[in-house]
Amino acid sequence: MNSLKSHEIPGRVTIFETTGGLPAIEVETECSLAEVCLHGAQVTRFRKKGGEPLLFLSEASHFESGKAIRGGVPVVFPWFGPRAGQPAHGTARLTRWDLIESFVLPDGAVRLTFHFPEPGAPDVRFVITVAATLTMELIVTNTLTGNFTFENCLHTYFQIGDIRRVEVTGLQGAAYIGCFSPEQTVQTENAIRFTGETDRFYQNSTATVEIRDPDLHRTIVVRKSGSLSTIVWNPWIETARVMADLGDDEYLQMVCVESGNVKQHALTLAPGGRSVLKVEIENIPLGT
Ligand code: TA6
Repeated sequence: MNSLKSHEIPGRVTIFETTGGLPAIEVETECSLAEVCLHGAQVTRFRKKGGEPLLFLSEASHFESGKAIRGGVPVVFPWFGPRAGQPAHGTARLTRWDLIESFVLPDGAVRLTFHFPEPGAPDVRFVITVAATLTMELIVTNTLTGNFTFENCLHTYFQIGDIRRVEVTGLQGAAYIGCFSPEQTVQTENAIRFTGETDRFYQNSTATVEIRDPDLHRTIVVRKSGSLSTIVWNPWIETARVMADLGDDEYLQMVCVESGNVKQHALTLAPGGRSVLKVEIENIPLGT
């Protein structure tokens, strides 16, 4: 905790412990508030002052080492999804990252930089900039002697009023495969509307995605770069019921719109190569 405390900035960056005793960082700017756990370098909360949270965080989430936090922005690296004998969605979200830098930018934004301390891994940094928007950059530099192949994803959980009424736009014309229909489909509709469990992997997808929410009277905007995969997920009733770390009805208030490079878009970096996955999220009033 002591060296962590050296990163505190009065009124801007404060170290605290979550329920469950995980070290975490509270960030305050003129216009926004955020919280980040060192466990997974996971942003768990972000909102504009006076506004609703942008990120969904389950009331039933674990906050303990060895278990993933259900909500916020899990960093998925170096693989996405299940892998035999290994944790689902990689080791990054189960590892305590090092906070290596905190500072206030000239415009008042607060920037935190984390380092992934896994032995034998390349150099992996996660840079979080808290302002009126939340910007996250996962930067991988191949410091190894051979090629390094990996998947990455910012598995962002968004807070919504009611999944049965939101619309997700920006993916019209994009091809996807679904967990439940593995053949490739092209989305013809302008918007995704949810009527059941949804788990879609969009390919070659670089577009900005919007989540239109009539109940919270806002549109969440997800802009990204360095990413060819967009994943849209809601577990719906039956899957939510069997998930120990998600309340039975919480699926109504969450949707994941995830940005990364997975499956056929897995990345290979030659020695010295670098990749930057960047995601910026914000909310604007509905209809603007
Ligand atoms: O991104 C969608 C997904 O891969 C789903 O298939 C679902 O399993 C979800 O992530 C959550 O995975 P987790 O390992 O956090 O339970």
